[in-house]
Amino acid sequence: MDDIFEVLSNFNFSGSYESHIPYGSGHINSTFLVTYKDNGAEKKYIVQKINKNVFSDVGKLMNNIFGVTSYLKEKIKASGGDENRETLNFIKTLDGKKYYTDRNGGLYRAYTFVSDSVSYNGVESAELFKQSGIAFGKFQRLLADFPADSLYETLPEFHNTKYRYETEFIPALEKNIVGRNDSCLEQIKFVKDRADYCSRFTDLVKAGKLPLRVTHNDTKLNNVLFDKNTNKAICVIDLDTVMPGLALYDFGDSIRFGANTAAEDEADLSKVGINLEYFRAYAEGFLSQAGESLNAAEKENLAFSALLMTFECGMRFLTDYINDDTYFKIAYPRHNLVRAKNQFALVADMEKHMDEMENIIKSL
Ligand code: ADP
Ligand code: GN1
Ligand code: MG
Repeated sequence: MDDIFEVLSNFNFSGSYESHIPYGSGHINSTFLVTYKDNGAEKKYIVQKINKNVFSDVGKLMNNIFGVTSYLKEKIKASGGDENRETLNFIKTLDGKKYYTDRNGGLYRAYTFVSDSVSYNGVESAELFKQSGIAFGKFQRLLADFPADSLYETLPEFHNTKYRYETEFIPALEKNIVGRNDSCLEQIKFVKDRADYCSRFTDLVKAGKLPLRVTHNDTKLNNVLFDKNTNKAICVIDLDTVMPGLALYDFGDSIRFGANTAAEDEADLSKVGINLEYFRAYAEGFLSQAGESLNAAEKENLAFSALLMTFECGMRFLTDYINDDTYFKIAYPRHNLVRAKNQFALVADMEKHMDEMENIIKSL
């Protein structure tokens, strides 16, 4: 068991400890909200245990995030924004390091809690979702001139759907390490029937039609913080996967999560579908910030990117289920299979509505 007090006492927090509680609902890291009191004033921090199973070189990962946030701070200041709220602010360890290694080898980082902020696990209104589109579109725009070659690739092939299929999904089926294939034959078939989707973007990249940009790559709604009073998007967080990628990954992954009429792990598939009003709202927000820089091939593939990112995520959940749940955190035994079924139901609904999705993009 990690000793959280050992961890906390090694960060440069102000004041004295009051409390800590598990926080948020990310699938990868373990997050705590920590409160200190400094001369009567409450100071809130986020402390995170970084998932070493997922991220193999945390030193390089943290250098990426410091590089990106320092760059963003300058941009935000230059445009008259509040750099203490509009990007992540890290707290270093007492000995000046970017993360702390505890006596069990656990790796922890800390940042200030963005004041008066909330995150959402589901879209509550089209306007809220549009706000997240603005935030991710702006993130991409602000990083347009960031030196991409200074970034370490934290998770190589992260959104390479072809790689996910050939090098992860198919071998998992062949190994079938805990004998789960028989319990998901329909889902396996669903993926195999759509194998040709997987190389759509990799082919366009090879042909020089889709440019690499600095992208976020994990554009879930709960990776944006909103002002709790105005519900305006303030800050993009969860920067572990900021890497060279496609604008389409960021657009598609947001739709996957936020324009689903149900939660990502809703087991009642009759509730799952694409909400076209939300799709439009997000597209409006995202394109208002990043639209001008997109080329023709990017624009033509926006609607399809939503389908592909949903398909890819479903395939990753299914692969993890078959591999005995070693990657995503789960809350109950078949959680990853439920998530996969949900994502495939959304893919099937998007297939039915692809013409409408295309028309919405054209109308914008
Ligand atoms: P994970 O990689 O596990 O998804 P995140 O970095 O997204 O971890 O953090 C998990 C949750 O913690 C977020 O969804 C958000 O609710 C909250 N959170 C993270 N950082 C901050 C912060 N600086 N200020 C306020 N809330 C935060
Ligand atoms: C993970 O860390 P979190 O919960 O924001 C995952 C994403 C998936 C998402 C599915 C580093 O995101 O790729 O799309 O779960 N992040 C990583 O909900 O694998
Ligand atoms: Mg997250």
